[in-house]
Amino acid sequence: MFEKILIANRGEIALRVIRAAREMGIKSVAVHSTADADAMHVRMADESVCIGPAPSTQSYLNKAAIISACEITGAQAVHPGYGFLSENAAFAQALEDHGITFIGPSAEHIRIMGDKITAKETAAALGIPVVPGSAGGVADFETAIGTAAEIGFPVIIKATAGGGGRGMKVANNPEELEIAFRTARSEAKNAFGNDEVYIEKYLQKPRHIEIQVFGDGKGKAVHLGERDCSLQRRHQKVFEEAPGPAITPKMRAEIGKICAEAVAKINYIGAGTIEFLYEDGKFYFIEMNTRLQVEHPVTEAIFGVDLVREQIRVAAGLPMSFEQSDLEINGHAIEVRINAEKLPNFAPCPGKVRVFHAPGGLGVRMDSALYGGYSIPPYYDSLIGKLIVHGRDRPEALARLKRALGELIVDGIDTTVPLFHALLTEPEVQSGEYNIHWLEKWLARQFGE
Ligand code: MV4
Repeated sequence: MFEKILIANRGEIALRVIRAAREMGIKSVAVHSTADADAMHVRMADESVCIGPAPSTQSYLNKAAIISACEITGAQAVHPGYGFLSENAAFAQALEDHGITFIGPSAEHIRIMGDKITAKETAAALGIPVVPGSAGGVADFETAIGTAAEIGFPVIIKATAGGGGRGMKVANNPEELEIAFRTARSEAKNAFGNDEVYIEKYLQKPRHIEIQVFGDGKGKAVHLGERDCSLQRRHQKVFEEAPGPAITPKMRAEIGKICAEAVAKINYIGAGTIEFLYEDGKFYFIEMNTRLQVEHPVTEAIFGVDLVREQIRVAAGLPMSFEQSDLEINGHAIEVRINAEKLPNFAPCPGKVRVFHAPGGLGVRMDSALYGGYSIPPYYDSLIGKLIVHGRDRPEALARLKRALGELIVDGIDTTVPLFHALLTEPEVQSGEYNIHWLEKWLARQFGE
């Protein structure tokens, strides 16, 4: 096992990894920018290294500085958290070239899944159901029209290099397709430096369902069910739950088996998430994330596993500490993302937190790097905490979420907490009857446009 690992991240996820490492008897190294000298992850780690100025391009994204920090401290492995360098194949490769273990999948698997067309082709070849659409990139409008004629309107045009919803265009007829195809390509060229696009059948009212998978890198893999992350605003998740309210045990077992077998077949190592759109009882692959996700705690809650501990174990060459038959769902979990944002526009509002009080009690987990007196710097993501609740069933989890939100105090800045108080009063949230468009429509109704 590693004696010391470095965490190439900040905020709550850095604490999450430091905690797992400490429980395993592994020393932790924090890295930080000059803006984060007084951040909680620096205080909580066993040692820390300043790797550059505030902008993340010069610090948390600075591969050479992070590798130097490993060499200075003798860290044998790097956990990338999520965001930053977590899905950067060149970083995973550079670490390997320096004899440092990347706690995550191989550079090759990161690269395959980072290209949306290659990812979809790979998924299809592995038996994962995909959205009907073009076989690969679509070079000209004639091909686009041909594909649309085969699969039928409406269609959606997506950028191969896109992700997070950027560079997508919907077309309901050939006239719209001509405009959508041209604008999608030029926008993709501008945004990603790559104008390749592909076409899919547009699913009108799907849910976002993602399957958690985990591999040992030696041909063994399991699934840990699904998360329903349909409640999103501008492709940012705000509320996630497991199990999915619309997913039956039979469907879970079927899609889970397909996903676990697929990642086993490619000797995938570590945590991964296979994202689907789910409509009318069918799953359609859209992307695979080759990292630990923000919302992993809801899966940890219902399965009673520590996913970060497992990531570190398999990276060190040890077996996973469970197999499929050990994995049973216990109850229901919900996560809400607490952001330093001001409603109704979700404008980021960094600043000084005067008082911070985390909720507690049975079935409550608060992952946050806040403390009273801390100044949230303006340079990074606005996520300041995740509140995760676990109950014996969905109604209990919802009641516990309401209770815990009532205990939470974040004084001095605006947060998304009022949004969750309001959402909890909505019948569709209470019943779980929502899709990927519900939240945006609700926000438009609440706040106008
Ligand atoms: C789609 C879709 C409908 N049909 N693909 C948005 C982000 C990217 N990961 C995939 N996205 C979508 N792909 C087809 N064929 C609708 C979306 C979509 C969406 C997906 C998940 C969660 C929220 C969303 C909000 C708008 C659109």
